[in-house]
Amino acid sequence: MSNFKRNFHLLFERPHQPVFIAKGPKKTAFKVCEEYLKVNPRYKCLGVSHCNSFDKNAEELVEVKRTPIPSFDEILELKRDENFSLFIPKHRRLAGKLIDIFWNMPDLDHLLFTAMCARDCLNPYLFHYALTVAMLHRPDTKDMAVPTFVEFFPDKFVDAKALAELKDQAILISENSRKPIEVTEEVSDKEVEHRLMYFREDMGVNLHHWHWHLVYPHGTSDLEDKTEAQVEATKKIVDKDRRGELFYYMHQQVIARYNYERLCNDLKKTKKLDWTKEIEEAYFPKLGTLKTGMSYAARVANQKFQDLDREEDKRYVDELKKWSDQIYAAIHHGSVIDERGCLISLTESKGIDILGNIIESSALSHNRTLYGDLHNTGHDFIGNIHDPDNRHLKSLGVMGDSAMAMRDPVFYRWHTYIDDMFQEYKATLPHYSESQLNYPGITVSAIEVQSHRSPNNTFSTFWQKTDLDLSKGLDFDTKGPIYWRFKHLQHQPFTYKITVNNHSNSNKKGTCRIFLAPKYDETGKPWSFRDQKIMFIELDKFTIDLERGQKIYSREDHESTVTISFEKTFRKFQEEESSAEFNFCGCGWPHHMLIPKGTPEGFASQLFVMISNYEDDKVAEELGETCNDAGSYCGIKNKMYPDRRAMGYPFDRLPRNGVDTLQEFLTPNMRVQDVTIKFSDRIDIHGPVN
Ligand code: CUO
Repeated sequence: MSNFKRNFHLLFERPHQPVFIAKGPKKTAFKVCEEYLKVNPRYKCLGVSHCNSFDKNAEELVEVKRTPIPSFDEILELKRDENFSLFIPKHRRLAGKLIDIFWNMPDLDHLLFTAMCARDCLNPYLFHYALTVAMLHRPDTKDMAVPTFVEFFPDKFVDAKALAELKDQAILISENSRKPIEVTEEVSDKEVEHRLMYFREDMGVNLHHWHWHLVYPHGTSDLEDKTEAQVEATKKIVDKDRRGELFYYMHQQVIARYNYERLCNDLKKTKKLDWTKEIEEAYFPKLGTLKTGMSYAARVANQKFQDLDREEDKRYVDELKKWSDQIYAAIHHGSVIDERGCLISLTESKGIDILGNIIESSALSHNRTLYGDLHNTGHDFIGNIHDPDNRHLKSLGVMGDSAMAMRDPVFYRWHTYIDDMFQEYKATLPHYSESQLNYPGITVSAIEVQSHRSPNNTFSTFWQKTDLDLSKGLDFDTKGPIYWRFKHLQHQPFTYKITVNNHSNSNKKGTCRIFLAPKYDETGKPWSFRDQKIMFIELDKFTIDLERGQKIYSREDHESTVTISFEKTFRKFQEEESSAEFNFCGCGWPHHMLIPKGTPEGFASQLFVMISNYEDDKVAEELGETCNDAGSYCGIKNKMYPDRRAMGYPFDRLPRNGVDTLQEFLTPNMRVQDVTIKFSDRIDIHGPVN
């Protein structure tokens, strides 16, 4: 790895310690200078030479080429010890300014020196976010790996007790005597929502969500304030192929997966949030804190949305109503009105993308004046619901931060409210006809799941414990790894065996789409198709060459195009890594959560396989080799979305007339197999992952 890359990486490490304290395996400190001290006055009294000899453990002093640096004055408005939330417009604006600064640096020397100077004076979360987004998108850094979040900010993922023990171990126990820290949290069964903690608080799930929002930022600062060149630059960062539609689809799948898990745990589907009423669910984050001493706010039961009157953030509940009325009016009218007053039609192919950007809202929204900032504002209301006028000076709850929002049960209720808008729109679209679903000449004649050490057509799940080294985020010179042992769901490896009959005259190409849904609804009755279609979770989607005649095709679970491997979710940044890959590969549903938990008796489910005509699915450009292992939920870096069909096809629309059940929906190129998901309450030890 070049020194440049390594130096960028070191700027992320131990975010609460200044750059002149040694970091990395080579004990590298950065040499500071007058420009650095000018923007970091708290170290001024040390002076340049003292700073540069301050850390006696430093074995290497890096001198970064000095370049002019811009003013950070405005960005300093967010203090170092405050929380940072992209759902707060002011924070979003500050992040936009900093991304612009990093984005506009003429070369890597300017970027590195500016980042080095900015790092210790700015809010560390804001700095991390802005530098990461800039590095992901600048042409000269987009091939550099950006480090995963959990290593540097474990306080967003690790509970307070474990974090306290990790800190103790760092200070008191020598490297050779350490054991993985394991804290068994006591959970009361008085609260039924605790049954879903393994899903909501799964670190891989939350890392996926954080990473998704990093590769699909909803915008830098507001476009109205910007010059034409700045607008262009913003669009480069935000305007990705079908990003509004992907916002809809990725979150729709999250809700479907959550509801699946709820049914496995004998709970009903999550209810759409009626934000005019009290929120029954409480949430207590119990996360630890690092240097800032700032903990994340809890929410007691039965809180209600109230106007926010916080210094940096004033919001009015009435606005939500106004915006949502306008959005529903647009859906029913089939068009939106842009800022100039022109109508833009919500066409069959583009409508969902337009709505996604409006509802989220991203900088690509056609009219933020009329349709507002609905989804982001909901996060903000909930994130500050404990102290709406800031009288207790208590900062955010987890809903204000995309790295943690999925921990809270209300996340799924809020997103069900958002998803209902998308479903309302989807209900206005023409239903797929049989010919839009069928692939003449192709019949799927059998499906089988062969799972390791399990009967046929059974997915097997169990607990696993894995050790993760968190030493880089602890802000101590820890000498060697400090492992946190955490528990998560896992499944036995499995293979799909799909028998396809190509009875046409030639070899064909198809797209194999694999989905899974609970067989029965929450009352134990078979689903109507209308209700079951939004319960299907995507397991895999891949291109398949179909030889003439009948053949059995095999596909392994780890090849899934919705997940990334366990190692990619958690692995630490490798010094030798070259990877363009890591950035987008960091986005992807965690593979250990591919299959829902199931039940000890076996949870009845339906596996759906469809082979559609590749000619109707393929996109106009080669997908290439750039990290495409989780394309379904994350897209592919700098490429078109890897499937021309609507996301979620064929379950994204109401069924054709006369179809009430899944069986009635099927055309010959589709098949359904009853399967069960059997959970075994045992724990395997996986060992260190990074
Ligand atoms: Cu991903 Cu609401 O968008 O959290």
